[in-house]
Amino acid sequence: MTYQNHYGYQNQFQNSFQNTQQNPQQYSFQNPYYTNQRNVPSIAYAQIQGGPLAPDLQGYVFFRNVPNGAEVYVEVKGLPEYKPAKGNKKPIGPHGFHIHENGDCKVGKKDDPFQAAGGHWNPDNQPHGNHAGDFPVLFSNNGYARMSFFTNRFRVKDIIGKAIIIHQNPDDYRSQPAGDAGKRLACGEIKKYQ
Ligand SMILES: [Cu+2]
Repeated sequence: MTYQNHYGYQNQFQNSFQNTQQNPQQYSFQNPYYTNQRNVPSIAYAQIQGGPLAPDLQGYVFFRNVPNGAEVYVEVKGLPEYKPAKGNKKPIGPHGFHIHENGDCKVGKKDDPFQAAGGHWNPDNQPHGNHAGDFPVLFSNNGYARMSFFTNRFRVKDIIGKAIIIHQNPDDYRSQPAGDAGKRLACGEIKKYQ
Protein backbone atom coordinates (compact mmCIF):
# COMPACT_ATOMS: atom_id res chain seq x y z
CA MET A 1 0.00 0.00 0.00
CA THR A 2 1.66 3.21 -1.08
CA TYR A 3 0.24 6.64 -1.30
CA GLN A 4 2.23 9.76 -1.96
CA ASN A 5 0.82 13.10 -0.98
CA HIS A 6 2.09 16.55 -1.78
CA TYR A 7 4.11 16.90 1.38
CA GLY A 8 5.55 13.43 1.75
CA TYR A 9 3.66 12.90 4.98
CA GLN A 10 2.91 9.32 4.10
CA ASN A 11 6.54 8.55 3.32
CA GLN A 12 7.72 9.92 6.61
CA PHE A 13 4.96 8.06 8.36
CA GLN A 14 5.73 4.78 6.65
CA ASN A 15 9.50 5.01 7.08
CA SER A 16 9.18 5.73 10.76
CA PHE A 17 6.84 2.83 11.18
CA GLN A 18 9.07 0.39 9.31
CA ASN A 19 12.16 1.50 11.24
CA THR A 20 10.30 0.85 14.43
CA GLN A 21 9.44 -2.67 13.37
CA GLN A 22 12.99 -3.52 12.34
CA ASN A 23 14.64 -1.79 15.22
CA PRO A 24 12.34 -1.14 18.13
CA GLN A 25 15.09 0.32 20.33
CA GLN A 26 15.73 3.13 17.89
CA TYR A 27 12.18 4.31 17.70
CA SER A 28 12.06 8.05 17.30
CA PHE A 29 9.60 10.14 15.40
CA GLN A 30 10.93 13.62 14.84
CA ASN A 31 7.90 15.03 16.54
CA PRO A 32 7.63 13.66 20.09
CA TYR A 33 3.88 14.26 19.96
CA TYR A 34 3.62 11.11 17.84
CA THR A 35 5.19 8.85 20.42
CA ASN A 36 2.84 6.83 22.58
CA GLN A 37 3.56 5.62 26.09
CA ARG A 38 4.86 2.18 25.23
CA ASN A 39 6.76 3.30 22.14
CA VAL A 40 4.69 0.95 20.02
CA PRO A 41 2.90 2.66 17.18
CA SER A 42 -0.55 1.47 16.44
CA ILE A 43 -1.83 2.52 13.08
CA ALA A 44 -4.94 1.94 10.99
CA TYR A 45 -6.05 3.26 7.62
CA ALA A 46 -9.05 3.43 5.36
CA GLN A 47 -8.78 3.62 1.61
CA ILE A 48 -11.56 5.93 0.48
CA GLN A 49 -13.37 5.17 -2.75
CA GLY A 50 -16.21 7.25 -4.15
CA GLY A 51 -19.45 5.60 -5.20
CA PRO A 52 -21.91 6.40 -8.00
CA LEU A 53 -22.55 9.94 -6.70
CA ALA A 54 -18.83 10.87 -6.68
CA PRO A 55 -16.90 8.39 -8.83
CA ASP A 56 -13.69 10.47 -8.85
CA LEU A 57 -13.47 10.74 -5.09
CA GLN A 58 -10.54 8.83 -3.60
CA GLY A 59 -7.91 9.04 -0.92
CA TYR A 60 -6.87 7.79 2.50
CA VAL A 61 -7.57 8.29 6.15
CA PHE A 62 -4.89 7.32 8.68
CA PHE A 63 -5.31 6.81 12.40
CA ARG A 64 -2.55 6.57 14.93
CA ASN A 65 -2.44 6.34 18.67
CA VAL A 66 -1.03 9.36 20.44
CA PRO A 67 -1.05 10.09 24.17
CA ASN A 68 -4.63 10.09 25.47
CA GLY A 69 -6.28 9.34 22.14
CA ALA A 70 -5.73 9.19 18.42
CA GLU A 71 -4.61 11.46 15.63
CA VAL A 72 -6.66 11.32 12.43
CA TYR A 73 -5.22 12.41 9.10
CA VAL A 74 -7.28 12.53 5.92
CA GLU A 75 -6.38 13.37 2.35
CA VAL A 76 -8.84 13.00 -0.52
CA LYS A 77 -9.31 14.34 -4.01
CA GLY A 78 -12.27 14.38 -6.38
CA LEU A 79 -14.84 15.96 -4.07
CA PRO A 80 -17.78 17.49 -5.93
CA GLU A 81 -17.93 21.21 -6.55
CA TYR A 82 -19.43 23.34 -3.77
CA LYS A 83 -23.03 24.36 -4.36
CA PRO A 84 -24.78 26.81 -2.04
CA ALA A 85 -28.08 25.94 -0.41
CA LYS A 86 -31.09 26.82 -2.52
CA GLY A 87 -34.63 26.77 -1.16
CA ASN A 88 -35.08 23.41 0.51
CA LYS A 89 -31.96 22.02 -1.09
CA LYS A 90 -29.02 21.55 1.23
CA PRO A 91 -25.62 22.86 0.17
CA ILE A 92 -23.17 20.46 -1.44
CA GLY A 93 -20.18 20.73 0.90
CA PRO A 94 -18.55 21.11 3.29
CA HIS A 95 -18.90 17.39 3.68
CA GLY A 96 -20.10 15.42 6.67
CA PHE A 97 -17.39 12.96 7.72
CA HIS A 98 -17.95 10.13 10.21
CA ILE A 99 -17.13 6.63 11.39
CA HIS A 100 -20.02 4.29 10.64
CA GLU A 101 -20.73 0.99 12.34
CA ASN A 102 -20.05 -1.64 9.68
CA GLY A 103 -16.88 -2.07 7.65
CA ASP A 104 -18.96 -2.92 4.60
CA CYS A 105 -18.60 -0.62 1.60
CA LYS A 106 -20.94 -2.50 -0.70
CA VAL A 107 -22.44 0.16 -2.99
CA GLY A 108 -26.02 -1.15 -2.98
CA LYS A 109 -28.56 1.35 -4.35
CA LYS A 110 -27.03 3.63 -6.96
CA ASP A 111 -29.08 6.64 -5.88
CA ASP A 112 -28.58 6.03 -2.15
CA PRO A 113 -25.26 4.22 -1.87
CA PHE A 114 -23.28 2.68 0.99
CA GLN A 115 -26.20 1.87 3.26
CA ALA A 116 -24.44 -1.37 4.22
CA ALA A 117 -22.07 0.70 6.36
CA GLY A 118 -24.96 1.23 8.77
CA GLY A 119 -25.47 4.14 11.11
CA HIS A 120 -22.94 6.14 13.05
CA TRP A 121 -20.53 4.30 15.28
CA ASN A 122 -21.75 5.31 18.72
CA PRO A 123 -20.22 3.02 21.34
CA ASP A 124 -21.16 5.14 24.35
CA ASN A 125 -24.72 5.91 23.29
CA GLN A 126 -24.39 9.67 22.87
CA PRO A 127 -26.58 12.01 20.83
CA HIS A 128 -25.30 12.93 17.37
CA GLY A 129 -22.85 15.78 17.66
CA ASN A 130 -21.07 13.82 20.38
CA HIS A 131 -20.69 10.39 18.75
CA ALA A 132 -17.21 8.94 19.14
CA GLY A 133 -17.02 8.89 15.35
CA ASP A 134 -18.34 12.42 14.69
CA PHE A 135 -15.58 14.22 12.84
CA PRO A 136 -15.07 17.78 11.62
CA VAL A 137 -16.54 18.45 8.17
CA LEU A 138 -14.28 18.19 5.14
CA PHE A 139 -13.73 21.40 3.19
CA SER A 140 -13.05 21.03 -0.51
CA ASN A 141 -10.35 23.06 -2.25
CA ASN A 142 -11.27 22.50 -5.88
CA GLY A 143 -12.00 18.91 -4.98
CA TYR A 144 -9.01 18.40 -2.68
CA ALA A 145 -9.22 18.17 1.08
CA ARG A 146 -6.61 17.56 3.72
CA MET A 147 -7.06 17.72 7.45
CA SER A 148 -5.65 16.33 10.62
CA PHE A 149 -7.10 16.43 14.11
CA PHE A 150 -6.95 14.85 17.55
CA THR A 151 -9.70 12.93 19.33
CA ASN A 152 -9.74 11.40 22.79
CA ARG A 153 -12.79 9.28 21.98
CA PHE A 154 -11.04 6.13 20.76
CA ARG A 155 -7.80 4.28 20.32
CA VAL A 156 -6.84 2.72 17.01
CA LYS A 157 -7.80 -0.81 18.14
CA ASP A 158 -11.40 0.32 18.77
CA ILE A 159 -12.15 1.30 15.18
CA ILE A 160 -10.67 -1.55 13.13
CA GLY A 161 -13.48 -3.07 11.05
CA LYS A 162 -15.65 0.08 11.06
CA ALA A 163 -16.14 2.33 8.03
CA ILE A 164 -15.41 5.93 7.09
CA ILE A 165 -18.18 7.71 5.21
CA ILE A 166 -17.98 11.05 3.40
CA HIS A 167 -21.38 12.67 2.86
CA GLN A 168 -22.76 15.00 0.22
CA ASN A 169 -23.96 17.69 2.63
CA PRO A 170 -22.64 19.40 5.75
CA ASP A 171 -23.17 17.95 9.19
CA ASP A 172 -25.30 20.24 11.37
CA TYR A 173 -24.11 18.41 14.53
CA ARG A 174 -27.63 18.50 15.98
CA SER A 175 -30.13 16.62 13.79
CA GLN A 176 -30.58 13.05 14.98
CA PRO A 177 -29.31 10.50 14.32
CA ALA A 178 -26.77 11.60 11.70
CA GLY A 179 -26.56 15.39 11.41
CA ASP A 180 -28.69 15.63 8.26
CA ALA A 181 -25.53 15.14 6.21
CA GLY A 182 -27.35 13.57 3.29
CA LYS A 183 -26.28 10.93 0.86
CA ARG A 184 -23.06 8.97 1.06
CA LEU A 185 -20.43 9.92 -1.49
CA ALA A 186 -17.62 7.62 -0.48
CA CYS A 187 -16.76 4.79 1.86
CA GLY A 188 -13.64 3.12 3.21
CA GLU A 189 -13.21 0.16 5.52
CA ILE A 190 -10.88 0.82 8.46
CA LYS A 191 -8.07 -1.74 8.52
CA LYS A 192 -5.01 -2.38 10.59
CA TYR A 193 -1.94 -0.93 8.87
CA GLN A 194 0.23 -3.84 7.53
CU1 LIG B 1 -22.07 9.63 8.36
